[in-house]
Amino acid sequence: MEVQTAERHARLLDVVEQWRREGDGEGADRLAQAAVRMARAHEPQVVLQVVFAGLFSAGKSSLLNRLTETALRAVGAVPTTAERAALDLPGSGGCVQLIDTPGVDSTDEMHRRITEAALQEADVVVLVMDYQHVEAEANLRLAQSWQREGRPLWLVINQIDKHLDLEGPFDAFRRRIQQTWTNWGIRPDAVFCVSAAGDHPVSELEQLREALLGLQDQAHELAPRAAAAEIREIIREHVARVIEDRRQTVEEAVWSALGWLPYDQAEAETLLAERTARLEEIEQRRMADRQALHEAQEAALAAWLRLIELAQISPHDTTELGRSYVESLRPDFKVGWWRSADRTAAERRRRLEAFAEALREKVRTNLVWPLQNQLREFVQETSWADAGWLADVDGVAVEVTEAALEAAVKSGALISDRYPYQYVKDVTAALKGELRGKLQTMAEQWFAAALAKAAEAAEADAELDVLRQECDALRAWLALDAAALAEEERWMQQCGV
Ligand SMILES: Nc1nc2c(ncn2[C@@H]2O[C@H](COP(=O)(O)OP(=O)(O)OP(=O)(O)O)[C@@H](O)[C@H]2O)c(=O)[nH]1
Ligand SMILES: [Mg+2]
Repeated sequence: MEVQTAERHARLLDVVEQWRREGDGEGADRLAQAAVRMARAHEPQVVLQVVFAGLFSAGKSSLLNRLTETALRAVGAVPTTAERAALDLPGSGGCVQLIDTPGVDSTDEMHRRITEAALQEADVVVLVMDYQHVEAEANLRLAQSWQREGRPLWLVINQIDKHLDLEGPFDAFRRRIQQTWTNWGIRPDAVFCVSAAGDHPVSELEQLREALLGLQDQAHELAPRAAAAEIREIIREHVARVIEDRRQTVEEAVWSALGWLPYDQAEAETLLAERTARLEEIEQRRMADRQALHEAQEAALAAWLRLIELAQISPHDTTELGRSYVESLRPDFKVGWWRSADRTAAERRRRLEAFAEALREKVRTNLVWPLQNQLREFVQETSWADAGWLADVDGVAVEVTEAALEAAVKSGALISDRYPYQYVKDVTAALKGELRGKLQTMAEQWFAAALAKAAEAAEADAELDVLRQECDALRAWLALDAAALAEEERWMQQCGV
């Protein structure tokens, strides 16, 4: 027991030092005082502090005069008591101190603070009320807020000599006030009806005295419990102070995002869930839009490729010119006898040029122009197309050159009868392939740009910005409470309470 107490005391003083280093001098001072009280609470001779508090003129000082059988405390109809005063309860051997305090509703702010400080150190809190104001909201609120963990709350109804018979039996009053307290969630540990002014048939002043004297037997239980409760309160206030700055910043962000502050954790969580759901909905829609755009692009490209595929650039007469050129390349092809070599070469040249010219014409009119027209029309009529793309369309073309036609000839195949037709097929396939390559390169650039632009537009959505800001602010706000709780938990463990 002794070792445990000494160890806890040392730990409390460690925390006091930490708080002081971290700049919370006020919290450190209060914790140091509480540490002293905690140590005293474990000593063999414990002095209990029973704090008498309430609205002014309730009769606190008059009651203490009766209990101490003195006239030490001044009494009066206007706010009279201005400071804390401790009186020994006769018969308690100095073990029970009765603390007189100023009225909490006094217009003097200092009075309220003195009482608040006394309450923090209380082992038992006695709320004194005058008979005529027992059911007043001010008293009900005091009872609610003084009902703190670790400190018994006694309710004393004073001035019962003011009860008039025409108000009905006193028992009926007692039952009614008990019901009111229940309705307000007030569960006193004891209730006494007294008259400090004089003796009264139903006064329970002697019972109150007995109960106060009886506290001595519970002193070793009450005092440590009250001290621990006080330390927990001090810790909560310390944490609230420390995170106050952070809370202000976070709450300002919530204010500017939402326009109000959530009432509690549960509301903030609901708000966050709603917004997260909406964000997901938007994300789904964006994915669907993106998919639709992608499909439209695939469809457009497929149509263009089909146009290339189906374009007729080697009709019968063109094919014949190709065949006739290839046949002229055969080794046995010869024109005339006189200066035959020259004339053969000239004939070959003529046939090549004729084929090239015809093919050029067909490629232009049946392939390149129709494709370019379709591309221009697409750019002009498609909502997601960029007018700047029109300039690219001219680049989607192929050249038919004599050199390429000559190079396409496979000399090893010349002897085959079927080769000339195959040659024309090869040449047209190569031209279409080249055009297809250019088209695909260009379309890839167009489509990527369109997707990027759509993504950018979706990102610029004002609702999205608002939702993200709200979510960030709410998350930060929720994290704050969790952080505060974790912080409180940490200090309480460190202080051993
Ligand atoms: N009739 C009647 N008057 C009382 C009783 N108790 C106190 N009084 C009167 O009520 C007035 C206020 O009493 P105090 O004891 O000064 O009250 P207090 O709660 O100490 O007031 P503050 O110190 O000002 O907060 C005085 O005039 C008392 O004489 C009582 O039981 N019956
Ligand atoms: Mg007084």
